[in-house]
Amino acid sequence: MITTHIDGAVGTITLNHEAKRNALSERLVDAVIAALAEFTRQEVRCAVLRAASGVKVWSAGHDVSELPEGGLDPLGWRDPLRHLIRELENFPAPIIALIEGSVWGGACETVLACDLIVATPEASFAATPAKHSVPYNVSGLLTFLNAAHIHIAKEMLFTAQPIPASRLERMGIINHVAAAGEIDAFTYDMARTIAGNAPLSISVMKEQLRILAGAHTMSPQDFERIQGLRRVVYNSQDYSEGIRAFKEKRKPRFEGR
Ligand code: LCV
Repeated sequence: MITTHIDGAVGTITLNHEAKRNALSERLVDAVIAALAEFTRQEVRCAVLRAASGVKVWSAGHDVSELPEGGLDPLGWRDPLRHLIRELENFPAPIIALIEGSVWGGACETVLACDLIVATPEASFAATPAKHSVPYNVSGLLTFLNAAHIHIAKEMLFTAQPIPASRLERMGIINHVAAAGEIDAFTYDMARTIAGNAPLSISVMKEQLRILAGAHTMSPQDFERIQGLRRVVYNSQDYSEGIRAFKEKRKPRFEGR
């Protein structure tokens, strides 16, 4: 599912399930989370999350075959994607996402939940809930909102179209764009710089920024209303049609009910 490597105080996790385009299955997510736990034990001071060099698809997003076909929240607290996002945010050292190829759906959020993003110019990012009629969850949408201006977050989420890395860099959503032949050297140079700084200070600043970024008030009534609205979507014919269409490798026909 993945390979890992530690060089000094820099750890690397490489997604390695090409057959399923690195879909974020429960098995792959559990492997990434176990690797992060090992990096913590080894006192890694900066981690790099990447796929194999030259890959066409960085990750195809949530493993659609593991999504409920209807009647259950597809992105509930215990969902592998939700678990992965929390582990990335709680990992005590910075994580740099090194992106080559296309990034889809929940993998977009995964990349945005990392602390820094370096991508090749050819890399692209497609947020796809609207492609599958999935009611994205509240904390997941906050990941997009913390990374991008609301108009860009809405363009990503409402069009579900791939957006090139170069455009996202111009908007400050991606830290750096680097050519394929240079991206490794650029990323690991930054990782070593971070690893050479004070780990306690960085770890506490990362945690403070996580708390500040998540500090939004929402009344219990608003939360319950949102959950009710999301339930209408994942109980809809459109949601079931979205999952079925993916499995049948055809374009979904959404009727708005
Ligand atoms: C399971 C897969 C997947 C996959 N799951 O290769 O953000 S939300 O709300 O939408 C959230 C719920 C979410 O993240 O949903 C998933 C969003 N992802 C997508 O919409 C991308 C779906 N995948 C694709 O469009 C294509 O696979 C891409 C363009 C990524 C790659 O195309 P390519 O022609 O290179 P295939 O489509 O032939 O896929 C190769 C194998 O990987 C499986 C796919 O079913 C196929 O398996 P089989 O060989 O068994 O047929 N696969 C791809 N994506 N998300 N499985």
